[in-house]
Amino acid sequence: MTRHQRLRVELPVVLALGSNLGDRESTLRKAVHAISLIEGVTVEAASSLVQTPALKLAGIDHSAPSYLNAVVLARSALEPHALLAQLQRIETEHGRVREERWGDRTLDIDIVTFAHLLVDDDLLSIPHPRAAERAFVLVPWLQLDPGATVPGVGSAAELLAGIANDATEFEAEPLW
Ligand code: A4P
Ligand code: MG
Repeated sequence: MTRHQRLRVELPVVLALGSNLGDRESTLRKAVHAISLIEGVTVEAASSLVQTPALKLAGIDHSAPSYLNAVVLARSALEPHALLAQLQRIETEHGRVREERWGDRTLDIDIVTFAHLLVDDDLLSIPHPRAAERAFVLVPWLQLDPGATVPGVGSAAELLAGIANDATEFEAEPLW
């Protein structure tokens, strides 16, 4: 790791995980463990699992396998792009293939927020541009942090009140 990839402090990050192929719960559990093993990343909490119908580019697709989603709160001494590279490595190690945008996947890990940083380049947009309109992100995030806000957008609770909430709780042992 080169020196500039490492921050001098650990900053709070919010990660959104999703899976709709394979043993979804087992994959998410292994993913949280793998995140905890990234050098420079500390996992602090994981939400319970929520189940939601697959959102495709054309809209909700009830014929596609449903998703399990969860949110993880962590601290990162890696700068945002270095963290993204580690998360993409974990996605690949869990059989993620990229064929279709918003296509079915074994594992997706998105950076929802990174402290109050605003990032927008070819590789990374933070806060995640679609998090504010997705119950599968807002519901598990609010579980962990009722005062959550999307920097530059607004309160997660108010955002959730303005959208359809199609997330249902999925009974499982805590992920973390
Ligand atoms: N990228 C940019 N910003 C970020 C960020 N904040 N975090 C780039 C992570 N990646 C970010 O992502 C494409 C590229 O986005 C990455 O190479 C990275 O450089 P991807 O994971 O390869 O592909 P994708 O996930 O299909 O694309 P996208 O547009 O990021 O998808 P979304 O918006 O994340 O949606 N339905 C349910 N029920 N639950 C889900 O979790 N997820 C998606 C994916 C669609 N439908 C879903 C769910
Ligand atoms: Mg993604």
